[in-house]
Amino acid sequence: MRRAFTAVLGAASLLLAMLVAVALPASAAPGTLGEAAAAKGRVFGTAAAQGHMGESAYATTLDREFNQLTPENEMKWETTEPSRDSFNFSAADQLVSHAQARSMAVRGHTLVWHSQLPGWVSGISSRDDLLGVMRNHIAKEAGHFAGKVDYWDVVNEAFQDGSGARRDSVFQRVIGDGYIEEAFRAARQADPNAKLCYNDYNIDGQNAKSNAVYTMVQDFKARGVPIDCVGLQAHLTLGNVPSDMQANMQRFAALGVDVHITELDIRMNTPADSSKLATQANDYKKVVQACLAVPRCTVITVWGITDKYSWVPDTFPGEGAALLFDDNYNKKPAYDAALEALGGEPGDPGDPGDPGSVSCAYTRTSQWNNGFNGQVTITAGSSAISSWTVVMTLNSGQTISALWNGSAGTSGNVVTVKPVGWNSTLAAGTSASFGFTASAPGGNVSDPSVTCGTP
Ligand code: G2I
Repeated sequence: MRRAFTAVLGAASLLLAMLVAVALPASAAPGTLGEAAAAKGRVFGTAAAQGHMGESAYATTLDREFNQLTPENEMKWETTEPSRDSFNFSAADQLVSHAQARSMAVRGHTLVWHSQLPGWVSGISSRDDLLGVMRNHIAKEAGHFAGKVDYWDVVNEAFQDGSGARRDSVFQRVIGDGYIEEAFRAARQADPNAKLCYNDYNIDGQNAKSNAVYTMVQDFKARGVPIDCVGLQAHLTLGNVPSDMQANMQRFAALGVDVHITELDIRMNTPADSSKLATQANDYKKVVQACLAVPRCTVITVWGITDKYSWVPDTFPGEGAALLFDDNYNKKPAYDAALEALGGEPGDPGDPGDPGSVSCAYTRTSQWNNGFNGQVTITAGSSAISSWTVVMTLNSGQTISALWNGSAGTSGNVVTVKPVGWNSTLAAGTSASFGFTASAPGGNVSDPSVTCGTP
């Protein structure tokens, strides 16, 4: 009796859900990264450079999509204190007022870093002198922005890749290990309300470097050194989101600090093509999902608005296309994937530069001892699309033995599927499907991860 009642209720609520889904306008789901993140209690930010704010597409995209801003270079030591005790905050002030006028959160970046450090600091050799200079820099800069900066990257990139040893910097050499905690104490004093973070790259998964940061944070917590958050920069390469990123964030959170993804970008060899862009979309989705799975992962910030101004091609010639908007401020498949992973709805008609969006759904239609059949249905969003790409990542041991109504290319365990011609164009809201047979010698029929994009 009870079971029948539940079933009826279930059907009734399903009907209700369908009615609601039909009744709500398409714009009911959040349509921008910032709105979608806010609905999940998160912040979605970007680095921005004052030098580009005069470009209207740059400022418009910033204002429309993001609710947190990190000055890309304007708060760095060489800019704010180019000579001893002489401070210049003008470029950073402009970015901060822009953010404040639009209720965006501000990330201060960064108080103590070995790079973009003026020569007069690198030349100091007395411990007392350098400690005094560092404390003064923090007091003046964090003091200047007190009440306006929500999070500070207090110390940046203090550990080495590989070994997890301390990086050789003037601070490390002259002050010693204690410089990091001294910096955090000075920052707390200068701005008691900002959240104070340690920020680094290649600490996104579990490795010797993130272990070293973990040990430091654990020690700081045990001794009452003020630290509130750890920033995982997440400068990633295509197809290489660490599989233990979520676990890594979770272990930091368990120490009692928030976790922020602070400089996210996912670079590829250029030029980009639709298959690389689809893989990138899947990568962004994985990062967003990992963050959403960890309650203390509260901030996701990408390192720039558009591929046009990304730092990547300057540092890694031949690589780029790492961000969510292309050189012309068009939304890339990664944008749709990030927005969708946040619970937003991509592809509102009329969105500037939107090539249309698709969603896709995977069903295992049958299975046997060492194989299975699967079907993927691709559905156009609220505008028509002229083509689609699906990227499936197979699980260990799985291979595709047949595929129909699609044309497939395989690279390792990643299968990229395109339309066969007649099922390429989809009117708004309509669907196409392809099917496949997979062999799974170990009997592992678990669902591949499936992501899709346009074209
Ligand atoms: O390198 C990527 C990031 C790694 N984590 C810390 C971040 O602060 C860092 O950002 C980058 C900026 O995106 C670049 O814009 O830091 C670079 C410097 O280490 C910045 O590059 C510098 C160039 O080297 C200079 O030639 C240029 O004048 O940007 C300056 C201002 O555009």
